[in-house]
Amino acid sequence: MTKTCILIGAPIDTGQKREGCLMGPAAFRVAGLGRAIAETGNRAEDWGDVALPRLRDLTCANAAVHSLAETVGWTEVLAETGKRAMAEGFPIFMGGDHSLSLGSVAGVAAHARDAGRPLFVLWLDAHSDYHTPLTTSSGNLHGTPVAYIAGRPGFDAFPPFPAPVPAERICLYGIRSVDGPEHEGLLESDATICDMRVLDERGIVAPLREFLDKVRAENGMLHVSLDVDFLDPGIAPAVGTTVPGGITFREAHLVMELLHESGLVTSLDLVELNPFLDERGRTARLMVDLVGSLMGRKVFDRPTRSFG
Ligand code: NNH
Ligand code: MN
Ligand code: MN
Ligand code: MN
Repeated sequence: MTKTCILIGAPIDTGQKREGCLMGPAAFRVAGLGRAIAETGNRAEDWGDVALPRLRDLTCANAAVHSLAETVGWTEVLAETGKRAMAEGFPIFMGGDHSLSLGSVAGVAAHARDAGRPLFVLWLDAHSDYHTPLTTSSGNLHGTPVAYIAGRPGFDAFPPFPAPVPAERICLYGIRSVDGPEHEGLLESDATICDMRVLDERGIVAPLREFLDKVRAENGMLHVSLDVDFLDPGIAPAVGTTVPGGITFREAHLVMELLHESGLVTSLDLVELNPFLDERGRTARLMVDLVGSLMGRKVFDRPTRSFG
C-alpha cells in the first residue's frame, strides 16, 4: 500500500546540553530523506520545520531541569502538528533531540484515541528515557519522554498526555544505559524490556516479532522512535551520547525490514542526530537508508515472505 510520508522538521536542541541537534532536519533533507522514500514507491510531503511558540514562565521543583519552557513549547506545537499529520498520512518527525517525542507521541496518541485504536510504542535507543522531570539528575528532558507517554507523574508543567500508553504496550529495544531511578520505575512497570542482554542471548528477531504479534493481535497502531544512539557508535558517530555495544549495520536494517513487513508502523521519530559531530554525513545517510528499509526497499524482492 502506498503511503504518504509527511516530513516534519523539529529543530530542537534544548532537551540536552550539547549544541548541534537543531541542524538535524536540514541534514536529513540534504541526505535525501524525501528521495529515499520516493524510491520505495511511496510519497513524501515536506511540511517544513515547526517553530517554537511564545514561551511561558514555568518552573520545576527539580532545579537541575533546564529549558523547561522551551521543551513545553515544542511539545505543544508538535502535538498539534503531529495529530494533524496523522489524519493525512504517515508522519516522520525529524529531530532534534529526543525531547521531540514528548510532543510527537502526544499528537499520535490523541489521533489513536480518536480513532478508537490502541497505540503501541517501540523505543529504539541505548537509553530507557524513563526519567520524570523530578527524577532526572542531568536535567536533560530528552531523557524523559517514555515516562510522559506512560503517564508517570511529575509532568505538571506539560499538557496532560492525551491518552497515556499502558506500559505493556511499550517496548524498549536495544537499551544498555539505564539510570537508577529509571530502573526502579521500570521494574514496577509492565514495559517490555529488550535490553542488550536479551538481544545478545535471543537474537534480535524473536523478541521483535513477539512485540509485533501483540500489536497485530489488538489491531494497534505502532509508533517507532529511533534514537541515533541505538546504533553502534562505530557506524553512527553523530550523536552526543554514544554508548558502546550498539546495534550493527546489518541488525539495524533487519529490524527495519521486519517492521516494514509487519505493515504495522504508523508514525516515526528520527532523533538525536547531531550533524556537527558527523563524519562527511555518514550517520545522516545511514539513518536515511534505514528509513528506506522501513519503507520497503529491498536488495532482492521476494514475491512472498520466505522467512517464517
Ligand atoms: N539517562 C540519561 C539522562 O537522563 C541519558 C539520556 N540520554 C539519551 N537518551 N540520549 O536517549 O541524562
Ligand atoms: Mn533517547
Ligand atoms: Mn539515547
Ligand atoms: Mn540521568
